[in-house]
Amino acid sequence: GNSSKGYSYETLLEIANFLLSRISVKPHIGIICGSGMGSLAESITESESISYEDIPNFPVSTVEGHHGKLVFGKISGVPVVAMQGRFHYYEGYPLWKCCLPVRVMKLLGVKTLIATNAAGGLNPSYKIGDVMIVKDHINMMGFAGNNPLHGPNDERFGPRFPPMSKAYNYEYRNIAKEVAKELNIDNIVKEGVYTCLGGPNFETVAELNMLKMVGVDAVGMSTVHEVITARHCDLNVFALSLITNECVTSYENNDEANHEEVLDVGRMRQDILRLFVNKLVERFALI
Ligand code: 6GU
Repeated sequence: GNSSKGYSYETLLEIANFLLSRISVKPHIGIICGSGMGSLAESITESESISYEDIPNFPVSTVEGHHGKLVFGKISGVPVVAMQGRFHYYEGYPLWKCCLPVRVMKLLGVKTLIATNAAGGLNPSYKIGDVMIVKDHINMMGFAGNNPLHGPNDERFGPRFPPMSKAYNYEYRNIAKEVAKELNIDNIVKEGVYTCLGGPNFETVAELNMLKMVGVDAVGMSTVHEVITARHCDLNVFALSLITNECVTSYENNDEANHEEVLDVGRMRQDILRLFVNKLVERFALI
């Protein structure tokens, strides 16, 4: 049965086996599409889609700009699964539930997770439309005691006290920088520190200034807990943030963050991001 914190290993195996019975190739790489970035899944060939609502015990996503399905198939010949639509804490899901798909990916045979998100740029050198390779994160929600691994630990996934000092794979980040040069997009590709806040409201000016002071380059509402769950079960991780707006860090600035802008920038960058992620999948599969 299910424990009060998280699903049992057996329940997650049931979900994985249900999916395996409906697909023809087991994925090697898992991709989580960020807000407005669902088109990343459109380059998947031989695709087989399964809606979240058709998967027993799977949550459903409720956010505009997120579709709510798993797309299986191939990118550059590499078997992948993409989540078109992720689960956010602000939707009301506990963190372990937001991260349930990561454990399902692990049980499907996935070795590498590519997480993408839309984020506000705090680093003053970042421009709207920049793509930030995530070098590291600060788990703000974890500081407040909220963590996807909170509760009993199942050693079949990973250790009670997992290290997090090499969360974002160094080789993958180097490959991403090489690929950015090859694609001639290195002018918009940056590298920095991401943090996740619970949302759903965007942050106050004081909050953003605090985050800036502690070394945060981009702020969003996802990814950190997924990466913790992925590292716990020994997936290799790469993450990128699409900078969709500049964080307002001055009371003189009249701009206000809004979800429409987030989706607009996603659309503006969809072709470049698709090209970038396709190339990353191809290159990550070689190492
Ligand atoms: Cl400014 N904050 C957060 N938490 N998430 C965002 C954002 C800002 N812009 C896009 N996503």
